[in-house]
Amino acid sequence: MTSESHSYPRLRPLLVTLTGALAVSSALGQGSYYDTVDTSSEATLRATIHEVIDDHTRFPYTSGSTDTTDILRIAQQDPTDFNRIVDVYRNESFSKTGGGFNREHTWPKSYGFPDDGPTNSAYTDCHLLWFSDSSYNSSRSNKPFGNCSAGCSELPTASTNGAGGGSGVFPGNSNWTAGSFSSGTWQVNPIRKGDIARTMFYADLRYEGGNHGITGFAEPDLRLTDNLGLISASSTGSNESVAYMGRLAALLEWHYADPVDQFEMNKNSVVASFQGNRNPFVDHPEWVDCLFAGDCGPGIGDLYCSPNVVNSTGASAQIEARGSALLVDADYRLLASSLPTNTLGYFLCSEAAGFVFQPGGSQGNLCLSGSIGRVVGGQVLNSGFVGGFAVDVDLTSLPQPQGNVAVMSGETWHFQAWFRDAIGGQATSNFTDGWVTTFE
Ligand SMILES: [Ca+2]
Ligand SMILES: [Ca+2]
Repeated sequence: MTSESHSYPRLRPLLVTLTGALAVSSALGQGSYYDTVDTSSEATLRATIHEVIDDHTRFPYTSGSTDTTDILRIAQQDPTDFNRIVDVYRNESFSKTGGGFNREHTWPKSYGFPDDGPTNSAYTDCHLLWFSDSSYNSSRSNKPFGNCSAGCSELPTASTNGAGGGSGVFPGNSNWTAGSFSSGTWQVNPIRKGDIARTMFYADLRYEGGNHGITGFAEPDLRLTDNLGLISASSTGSNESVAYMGRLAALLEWHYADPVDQFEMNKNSVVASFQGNRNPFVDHPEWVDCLFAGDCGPGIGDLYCSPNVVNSTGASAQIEARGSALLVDADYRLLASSLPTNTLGYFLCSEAAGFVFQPGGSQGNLCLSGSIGRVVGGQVLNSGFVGGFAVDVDLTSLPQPQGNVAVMSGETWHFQAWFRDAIGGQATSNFTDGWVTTFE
């Protein structure tokens, strides 16, 4: 018997409605892109990810035909106005055809690849390029990323599409900076600090030295570090075979503090549609643990998606897993908390992450795509007087639309809890954040 027998009537039409749209977004997204990635060790993970994202198609920096500006105009489009873009540091919405913003080399080109030209794919790589307010771009200069303090200079964000704004309090929603050149510090605003961290992680994995597999042109090996001496020594005015940027410890912190959001996912997919390669850390943020934090064990997983939509309690519902990601342990438990009391809900699962804004009129957002199974653990749950519920998950029998399946070693699964809510007497529904676990 599949989970069909436990289907909860309100969500059922919702997911049927979504099926078409999800299939399309999945086809345009990752598909089988990462099938050859081998997570069994740090070395295999690094080598296999590099092979997947290597040798992208270079677009010219500036040209009468499609160039990096054309691509970024789509990649950073304002979600509320297709004639505008939202920039990375100031969070300002600019007319696409007006002034005030330009292209920021988030990995400063002076550290390893200073010259534009057909032989230099890092210079025009649109995963590394972000539109920025021009004056903020100048202020950033080529300072390494890092954490600042209240004594630093503030570069506030604009309030755009419900995020950013305010000033005068550290860190607030602002960017902060001190010093100059390779001894300086540039702290990215909280809205985009994770985006920038994952951009730097991409740079480290995409550029491993050697030659472009199709054009044959030499490429740098870009590496992240906390060693400011190595970073400073990379700024030579010439192409370098090995070049450094950082600060790695701050980038790691920012990665965890600012999970992947829809704007970032959209930029990744748009750039991929031109260049033919994706940022693996936007699609698989959990790979950062092994490659940059030295944690290659089968961790229980990570939060992702962070829709952060408050419910009638005034808080956002939380999800986490406990137990073990080792299948042999048969010990995996999902917990949801900060729910309204005495309400019904259940856990959903899918191998594919996604993002659907307020599906079917829900107050919250769905963080899954592809084949979504309902009622993980086989039970519709009740949050009771504590406002939370949990379920022991049988990993040999996860619900899927075509019937229950057993989790196989190496598979990554995404989980989220859906729950009923009522706000102002109106029935609605909502979701927790997403949780992702890779099982071994
Ligand atoms: Ca972000
Ligand atoms: Ca590298």
